[in-house]
Amino acid sequence: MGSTPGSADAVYLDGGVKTAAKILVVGHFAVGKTTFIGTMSEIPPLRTEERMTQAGAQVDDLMGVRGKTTTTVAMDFGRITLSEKLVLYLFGTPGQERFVQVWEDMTKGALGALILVDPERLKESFAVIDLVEQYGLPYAISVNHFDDTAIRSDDELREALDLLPETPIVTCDARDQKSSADALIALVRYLQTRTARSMT
Ligand SMILES: Nc1nc2c(ncn2[C@@H]2O[C@H](COP(=O)(O)OP(=O)(O)OP(=O)(O)O)[C@@H](O)[C@H]2O)c(=O)[nH]1
Ligand SMILES: [Mg+2]
Repeated sequence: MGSTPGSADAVYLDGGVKTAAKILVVGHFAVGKTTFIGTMSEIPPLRTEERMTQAGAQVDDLMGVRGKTTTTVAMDFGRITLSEKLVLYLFGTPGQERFVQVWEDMTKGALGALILVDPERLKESFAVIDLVEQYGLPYAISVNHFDDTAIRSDDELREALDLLPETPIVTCDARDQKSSADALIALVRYLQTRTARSMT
């Protein structure tokens, strides 16, 4: 991984970095996108958080969401140097339907998407998975485990979310750097195998 998040040398890219990839971190409301990018970014992440008001409760379903007071109104942005040669630019994109215009812009030039999924709210992921597929972006599923959530097997998740056999499924805690990095690495490996396959 790159330099320590927040350190002065983390702000500038290492001269050896040859490849930059734009990756989307997506998922339904309150699944942990902002937390994930905050955990992974080696630069201070750009956030567009606003306080949620009672009026918004009509729009964003707060069922099963505890202690959340803010929501992302446009995007999250962060950067992670994954190896000496590869840097990822992470764009967190809200999953709610009213952000479709944001998706138009965000998907441009993106190589793939990490879709965060809450195993207790699987149905809420359908629309986001559909959108990612609509834009033709390859993706990996990262099951973001909240406290006390049931563990579901990969087969169960694959069937419930109607995933292809090749779509990677990983588990992470968006607050934890190691497991979140593993999720990104799984996505990047998947993208690399697809590229290698298309070249043969
Ligand atoms: N236990 C647990 N809590 C998490 C995890 N990821 C996020 N949270 C908490 O869940 C809440 C929502 O996280 P956010 O990162 O704001 O989610 P989001 O997807 O950016 O939300 P929106 O932008 O509003 O759609 C916060 O209170 C986080 O602290 C996780 O992996 N485990
Ligand atoms: Mg957010």
